[in-house]
Amino acid sequence: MRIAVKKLKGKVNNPDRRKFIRASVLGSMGSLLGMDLVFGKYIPDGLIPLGLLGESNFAQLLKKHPNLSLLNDKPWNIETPAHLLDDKITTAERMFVRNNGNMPEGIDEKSWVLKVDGESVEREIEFSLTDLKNHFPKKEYQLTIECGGNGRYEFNPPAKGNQWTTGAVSCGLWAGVSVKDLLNEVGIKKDAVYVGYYGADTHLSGSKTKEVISRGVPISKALEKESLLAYELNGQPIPMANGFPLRLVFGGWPGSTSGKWVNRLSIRNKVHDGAKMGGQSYRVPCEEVAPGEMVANKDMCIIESMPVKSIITYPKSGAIIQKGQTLPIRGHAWAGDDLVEKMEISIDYGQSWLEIPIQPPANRLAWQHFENQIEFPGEGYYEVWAKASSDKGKSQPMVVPGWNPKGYLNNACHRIAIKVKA
Ligand SMILES: Nc1nc2c(c(=O)[nH]1)N[C@H]1C(S)=C(S)[C@@H](COP(=O)(O)O)O[C@H]1N2
Ligand SMILES: [Mo]
Repeated sequence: MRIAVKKLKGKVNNPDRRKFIRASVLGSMGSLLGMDLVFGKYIPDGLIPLGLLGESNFAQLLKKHPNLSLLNDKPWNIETPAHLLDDKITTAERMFVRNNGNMPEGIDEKSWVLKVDGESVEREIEFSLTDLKNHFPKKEYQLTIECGGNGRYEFNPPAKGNQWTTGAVSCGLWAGVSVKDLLNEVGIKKDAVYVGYYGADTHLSGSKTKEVISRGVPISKALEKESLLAYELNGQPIPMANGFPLRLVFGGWPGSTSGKWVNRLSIRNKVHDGAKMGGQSYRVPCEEVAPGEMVANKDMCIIESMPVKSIITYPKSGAIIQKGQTLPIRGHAWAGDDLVEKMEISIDYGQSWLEIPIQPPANRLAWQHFENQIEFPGEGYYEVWAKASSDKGKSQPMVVPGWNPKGYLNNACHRIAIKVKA
């Protein structure tokens, strides 16, 4: 199980190796462009083809659906419009991307190493990907990942950061090693409190030593059977932008706990103190505050289970239908660690609500599907509002809930516009 980490030998200015690097760079540029790089051998060293530059190319570069919305390209932050989340299982190309730093480059699956260490580990062990795949049973779950900042755009006063609307959420079918099985293998001491992750992405500043993000979860969450160290999404290797070749997935918790490009886990005897665990990051005021209020770090608490929420994925907002036509409506609902128990829709701005069926999840921590028909009383403009409630008796608010400095946890009802024409 313990494997040696080999350093790449050979000097870069060795002409054969240079030729090799050049050929592989050209090859990967060609595959990013999705076509042959004709005359590629004449491209000067270091020159990036224009076709690979610019904002509109995230789709090619990251193999994402071209109609996702680009919020930021340094680092990549790309969300999925509601109507593109209609699949019950989110496809790789429709899965949102939330990066805090630069994506790792030149990943070699064969030499990838996961190190498990920390104050509270019994045996420090390094695993190769093959070790992980061969030594542990493969577990598969469909899991909801929602960024803590999803819905940030609605807070007032505005919160800095990516202005996510509704699309920083996904529910893919993840497969890999159960974190629990891994922890059993290394052994955890009685004083273990937290599992922290480290990833291979690099700091935007270019610093080689600064951590980008290093978060984690309490041991109790890590030991749940659905907590995965995944190497597959929907039966395929994980897309580069979503954490290839190895990532954590903690369904129902803020996306930031689901570390990508994971190469080290630390079993800690205290709450993990990696980058973005403290201060104002991924934390909200422990007690509610007035909008715009400054909150001292000591009064901020770490976000754990995400709140109950839903999204209408069909039709697209703005849809026009004929008078007398019934409108099919579809979407998903989720409630962090809890179950969605009730789904309601309103076409009169919340004056009255119609309860509609909500399907059970594919497994715990997967979102739940709803679909129904709506009839409208006559011509005109309408809004369809959707409201989910959890088995803990919590419901989505109609207006933006508790303001907080970084704009997390907006679970207000999703609304779409519908026009009924004669
Ligand atoms: N190493 C690493 N892991 C990371 C991040 C990151 O920037 N670096 N972003 C986190 C955040 S904030 C979120 S919401 C999720 C997003 O996962 P996705 O990009 O696969 O949708 O990844 C998390 N894991
Ligand atoms: Mo996030």
